[in-house]
Amino acid sequence: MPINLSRRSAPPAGESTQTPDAATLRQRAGLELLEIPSGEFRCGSDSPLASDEDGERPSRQAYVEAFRIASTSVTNAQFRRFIEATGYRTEAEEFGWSFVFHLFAEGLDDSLIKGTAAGTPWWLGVEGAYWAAPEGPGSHLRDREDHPVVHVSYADALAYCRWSGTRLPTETEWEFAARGGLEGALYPWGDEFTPGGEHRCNIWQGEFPSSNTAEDGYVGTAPVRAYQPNGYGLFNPCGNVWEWTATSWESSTVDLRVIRGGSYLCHDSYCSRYRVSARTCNTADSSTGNTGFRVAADAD
Ligand SMILES: [Cu+2]
Repeated sequence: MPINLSRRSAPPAGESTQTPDAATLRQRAGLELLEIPSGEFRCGSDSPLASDEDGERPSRQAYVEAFRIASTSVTNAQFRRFIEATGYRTEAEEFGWSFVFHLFAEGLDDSLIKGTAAGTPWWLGVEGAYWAAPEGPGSHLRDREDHPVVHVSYADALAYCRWSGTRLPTETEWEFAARGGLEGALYPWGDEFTPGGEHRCNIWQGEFPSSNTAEDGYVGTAPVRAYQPNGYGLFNPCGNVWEWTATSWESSTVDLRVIRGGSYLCHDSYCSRYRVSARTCNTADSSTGNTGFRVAADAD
C-alpha cells in the first residue's frame, strides 16, 4: 500500500510553531477554572475584629469585571506536572533553603537549621526544604498529592501561571471570589466560625506555637478540597495556606505582595487573619511551608 510521503503539513524550516492559546495551556495543565460574574461589593471590613493597621478596615466599595478563578489552590500534583514539563527550579531550590514551621523540623539534624526568622522564632530556615521536600531532606509528598503546593515564592507562582495560561488574581478579585456572593460576612460561609460546631477551615487549635490539637482535622496542610466550598465553588480560600495575589503592598520600596486567606497556623492569640477580608504581605522572594497560590484568568 502506498504511503504518503508529503511533508506539506510540516512547518517550514526556521518557522517557529504557534504558541498555544491560554485555554489550550490550561487544558494541558489540567486546570478547570470557575467563572465568577462581574459585580460590586464591599471590600475589606468594618467589623471590630478587622485590622486598621493592615488596611483591612475601613471597607470600601469595589467593582470587579467577570473573571475566572481556580476552585482550589494549586496542588502538589499540579505543580509537579509543571516542573516535569519545564525543568523549572523554584527560588527555594536556588537559595538552597526555605522556612519550615519548628514542629515540623524536630527530627532534623541541627546542621540543617540556618536560623530563625526575626520576630517569629517558630519559623526555621531549613536547608534543603522546598516544594517536594516540605520539611527538609528526607521529607516527601507521599499522601499529600492533593495538598496545596507550598515553599513557592511569588516568582515561582508567576512561572507556573505563564506555563498554565493563567495569572494570579488581584487582591480585590480574590476577596470577591472568596466571599462567594455573601455580603459583608466574616468568613466565606457566613459569620459564625463553627456553625453547628462544625469546622469549616484549617487553622490552629490549642496553644500557639507549641501544641496543635488539630480539632479541625489537620496539624499542617489539608487536602485542597477538605471542608465545604463557598457559594462560588471555592474550596479553602481561608485557612490551610496563604495565597499570593498579584497586588503590591502599599508604601514599600522592596517588592512586597499581598497574600490572602491565612493558614493552618492562624490562631487568635497571634494572628487572626483567617477572616475573608484580612490581608498581609510577604517579600516576593520569600517561601514558607504555609504559603501557596490559586490561579485566575480573564473571562473570554
Ligand atoms: Cu494568620
